[in-house]
Amino acid sequence: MAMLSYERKYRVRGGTLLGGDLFDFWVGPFYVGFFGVTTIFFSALGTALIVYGAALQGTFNIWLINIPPPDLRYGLGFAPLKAGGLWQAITVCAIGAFCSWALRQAEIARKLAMGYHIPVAFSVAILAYITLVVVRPVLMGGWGHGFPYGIWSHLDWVSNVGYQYLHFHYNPAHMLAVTFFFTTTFALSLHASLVLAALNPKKGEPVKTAEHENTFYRDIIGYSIGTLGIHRLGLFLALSAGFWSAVCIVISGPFWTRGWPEWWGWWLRLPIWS
Ligand code: UQ2
Repeated sequence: MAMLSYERKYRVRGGTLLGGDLFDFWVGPFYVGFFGVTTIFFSALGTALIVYGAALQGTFNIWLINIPPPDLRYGLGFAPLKAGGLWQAITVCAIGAFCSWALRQAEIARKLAMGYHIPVAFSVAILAYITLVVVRPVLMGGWGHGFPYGIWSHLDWVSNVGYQYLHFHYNPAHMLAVTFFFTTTFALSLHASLVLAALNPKKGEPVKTAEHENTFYRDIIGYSIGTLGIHRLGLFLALSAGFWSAVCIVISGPFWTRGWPEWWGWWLRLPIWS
C-alpha cells in the first residue's frame, strides 16, 4: 500500500478520545482506535443479525430481504426476537456503528489538527436516521412506527407513509428538503465540471487555476462564489437537505395527523381575504 509523502509526518500518536494508547495504531492504511474496534463490533453483529433475519424469513434475495419493526401493540417495549426484537437489536447495532464511525472521524481529525467539520456533517446524517427509527417512534408511542430494513420494503414504507398524509409533497418541510437535495446536486455538478474543465486544458496547455475558474463564472453569470465559498455552500446545502428531511418526517404524526394539503388551509383562512 502506497504511503503519501506527508503521511509519515501526520501519522502521529495521540488525539484519542477514549482508550488512550491502547488502540492507537494502524492496520495497513486504516486507523483503528477504540471506535474502530466498536465500529467493527456493531457492524459485524448487526450484519449477522440481518443474515439471521433473512434466514428466518426464508429468502436471501437481496431485493426482498425484510426485517420489520415490532407490531404496534408492543408499544415502546421489547418485542420477541422473531417478532420485531431482531429489528430492535439491529437498530441498536446501526446506531452504535454510525456513532462509533463519527467518533473515529473525530479522533482522526484531532490527530491531523483539523476542524470537526467531517464528524459534525456526518452527525447530521445520523440525526436524520435516528429521527426516523427512534425520535418519531418514541413520540408516536410505538417502535412499529420505525421503517422496515429491506431494499423493497423500506420503499413500500415510504410510499405508504406518504399516502397516509394524502400527498407528502404538500409538507412544507419536505418541499425544503427536496429543494436542498436538488440544489446540492446542482451545485456539485457546477463545481465538478468547473474543476475538471480547469484541470484538463487542451493538449500542451498548462493546467488552469482559480483565476480562470472565477473568470468563467463572472463571464457567464456575473458572479463567482470562490473556491472556498463553493465548498461552504455545498456543505450548507447538503446539511440543510438532511436537516429538513428529519424535520419533515418528525412533524408528520407527532405534529400533523391529517393530509398535508389541508395544512395549507392557514393560507386560505388568512383574514386579509374576507
Ligand atoms: C465558483 C467557484 C468554484 C466553483 C463554482 C462556482 C471559483 C472552484 C461551481 C460557481 C458557483 C456559484 C456562482 C454559486 C451557485 C449557487 C447555487 C445556489 C447553486 O464560483 O469559484 O470554485 O466550483
